[in-house]
This record gives sequence, structure tokens and C-alpha cells, in this order.
Amino acid sequence: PNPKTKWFEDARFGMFIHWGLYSAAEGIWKGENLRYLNNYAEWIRYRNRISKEEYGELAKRFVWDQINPEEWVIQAKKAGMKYIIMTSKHHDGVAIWDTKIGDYSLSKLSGSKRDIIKELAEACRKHDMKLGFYYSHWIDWEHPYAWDHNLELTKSVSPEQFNQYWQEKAIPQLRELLTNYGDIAVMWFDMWIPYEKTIFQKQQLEQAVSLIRELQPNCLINSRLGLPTDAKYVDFQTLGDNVFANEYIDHPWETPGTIAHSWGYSGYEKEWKSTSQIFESLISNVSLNGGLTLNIGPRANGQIPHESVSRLNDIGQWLSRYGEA
Ligand code: FUL
Repeated sequence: PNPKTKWFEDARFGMFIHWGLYSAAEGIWKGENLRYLNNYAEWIRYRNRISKEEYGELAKRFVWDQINPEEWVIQAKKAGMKYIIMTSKHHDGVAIWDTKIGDYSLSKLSGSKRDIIKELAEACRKHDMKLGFYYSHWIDWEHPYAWDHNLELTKSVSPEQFNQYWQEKAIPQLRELLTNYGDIAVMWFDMWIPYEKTIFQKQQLEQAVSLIRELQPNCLINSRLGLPTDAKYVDFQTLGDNVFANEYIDHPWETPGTIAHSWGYSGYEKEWKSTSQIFESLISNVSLNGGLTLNIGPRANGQIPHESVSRLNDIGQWLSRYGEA
């Protein structure tokens, strides 16, 4: 086996965390609650065409004296999870860490001095949990020259403009994430379409790969980066959201899965999966050489919805009894 991916192949089960300004909107905006495509709660800004300024106001709803990222790590441990993938910047373009690049960050918008990514990284070190970052590299609704929608390929951004977004925001932000938070186990990119069908130039994605390989040689890169699944670029394959394989896949892979429907917190969530449904996904993936990265969407006060907590605890209990250590 490849020594670099071995820990990931052994891990099989990790926690995805979607937490950002959208968490504070709780899945509803001025009466609209998740009726359209794409109806995920974390897509609320896009669906409602909320202005950058008005969306930024959501930062005021964060309850800082209750937020404690260490609790997320403890919960992941309890569930038997071996790594955490945290949204550092989702499609809304808001940096969850205290970035020096631009002023669209949770710290600057909220006025809080805290850097949740830093606290999470420290908690992960303390509890011996691997940490990776989700970074929306293609879609960024804040930057005028990034892509605004992953299904619409007609937006009139020129390759030069897109390159400006890439060089002035994405690359420097990736550099920060890979420099300031200790060992990063995974960079989890999010894109559905091979780069040839997008505005990306191959060299731009290669630039991201070189940066990661240079700053964090052990860091794994997932296939949603958009480059071919080739060991030079990509260390493991990410299937579609909640998509499960039906045959053995002979390289490292995972499914990003939800406990509910949305990834970000929604107060209107109706589609909670049962513990046995989640088990079925986990066990079926593991039997086909894959893993499951199961998502929680904490609220703006940091709390994990109780529906998720109970399922995670049930899974953890079963794994501690019958799972392999
Ligand atoms: C998708 C995103 O559009 C969703 O919001 C979520 O982050 C999921 C894991 O990936 O592509």
C-alpha cells in the first residue's frame, strides 16, 4: 500500500463539518425555505440573491461564548471517526479563519478576535485527530471574478479575470491554510466537472497541487480538484454527494454523506436518515474498499443538532463494540 494514503485507507470513517455564515440563516430567508434547486441550506445566499453586505450581517448572530470547536472533536472521537474535514471557505466565499487576504472573513465580519480554525486545529492535535480543510476553489460568490454556480457554465468571466481571482484570493488563502495551522491531513476541493469543461486552466490547478506538495508533503488531495485521478495530482477519489459504489474500487475513495439533507444547519430539516441507513452506507463502502465522511452542520452557537448527536453516539457505541480498533 501507498504509505502516504495508508492512514486514510485505514480510517474509513470521518466527520465532515459544514459551518459558516449560512449556519446562522438556519435554512430560511425572508419566508423562503428551501424549495428550489439547489435547496441545500448552505446555498441560501445563491438562491435568494442576497447581497454581499446583507449576507455579511449574519455574522452578528454567532454566539461566541458558546462556540467550542473542541466539542466537535470530542463528538467525532465518540462516534469512532478518525479525521475531520472542516469547511474553511464554502461557496459563499467567507473565510472561517482569520485570513489576511481580503476582509470577507468570519472574524472581520463578526468583530470576534477568535480564529475557529486555529482552535479546531489545536483541539485536533490535543485529541489525536487528523484535520483536513474543505476549500471551495471554483465557486466563490463573493469574488466578482470567480464562478457563481456549479451548474451554469455561461457566466461571462474571462480567463484573465478568473486568473485574477485565483492569484489574488484562492492561492494566497491556500498558502495561509497550509502554513498557519500545523499538519493538514487533507485538502478537500469541491467541483463536479473535469477542468476541461470549466474556466480553469490546467496550470492553475497544478499550481495548487505544487503548493500543497511543497508546504504539506503528506497532505492528501481529493479528486474534486478537477484534475484527472492520477497519483501525481489526486490521492483519493471523492464520489458524488451521498453516492455509493456498487463495486470494489481499487484505489482510495470516500463518499461524502449527510445525516440530514442539507450540509449546513437548517431549522427546517425534514430528511434525517436513520442510524441503520447510515450504517448501511458505512458498511457497504468499507466492504468495497472505501470510506464515509459523514457530515454535521453545527448551529451558529456551535451546537451540533441533537438528531445528529444521537445517531453519532449510536454509531460510536456499535463501532467500539464490534468495529476494528
Ligand atoms: C457540494 C456542495 O455544493 C454542497 O454545498 C456541499 O458542500 C457538498 C459536500 O458538496 O458540491
